Amino acid sequence: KLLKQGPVFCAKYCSSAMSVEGSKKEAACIAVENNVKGGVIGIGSGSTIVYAVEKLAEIVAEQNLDIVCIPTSFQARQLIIKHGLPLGDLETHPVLDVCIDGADEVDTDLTLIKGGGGCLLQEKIVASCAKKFVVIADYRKKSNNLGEQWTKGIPIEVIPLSYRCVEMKIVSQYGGNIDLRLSGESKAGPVVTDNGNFILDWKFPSTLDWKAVEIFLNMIPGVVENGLFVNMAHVAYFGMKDGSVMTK
Ligand code: ABF
Repeated sequence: KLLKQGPVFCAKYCSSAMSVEGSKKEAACIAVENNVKGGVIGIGSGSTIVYAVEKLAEIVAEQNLDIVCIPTSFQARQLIIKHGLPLGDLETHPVLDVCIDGADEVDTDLTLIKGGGGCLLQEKIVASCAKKFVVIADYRKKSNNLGEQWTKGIPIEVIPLSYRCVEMKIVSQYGGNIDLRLSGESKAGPVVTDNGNFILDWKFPSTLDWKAVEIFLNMIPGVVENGLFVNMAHVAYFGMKDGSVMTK
């Protein structure tokens, strides 16, 4: 659904499309305006959420809103603190009114791949506690079938000692191939998550029954969580190339 038209001058006169950063910002700001009315707010991770937190800080100050923010990562916690927003946790706030987060890919059923930034475990826990889970993304994330846009695979967080066995079990069940995510330019060692675990990136071979895959992955000893979010998102806001915002 088209939620906000792009600027008329842009559609008519601009030769260049809106930047990716601009489209992230449009989606993030409208999502915050439409979904935050106060209460307990989950704050996702990544680059799009930065625009959402800026907008949130703005409306909290303008409207004197009473909110508490629950972070999904170290990055999110730093963002909340930087903007002077009230910081909470799941122990004191186990039920959230809304959680806002980015995604790596969103299909037509609102099934998501998340975890490109390595924060999928806390992101999934926090989103699962929210009455409403709102996804914000730029146009590159919108796809018909998972894997069309995000080609790095499904991130899977694993206990370090288990990573080889987990890889073998997934590939023997579904095929595809798996990389242990390595850190930095030098790729000298594995990426270690906020929870002290490793990340596997599984390039799956084809479109699958994602709910079944999600359950299969989480049944493997050593798997802590996976980046498939099935039947969790309630709405997605996409910033489009022409400056418009679409919802799904
Ligand atoms: C988090 O940030 C992740 O689950 C996802 O990997 C990523 C999306 O990042 P960005 O907003 O930078 O595209 O939400």
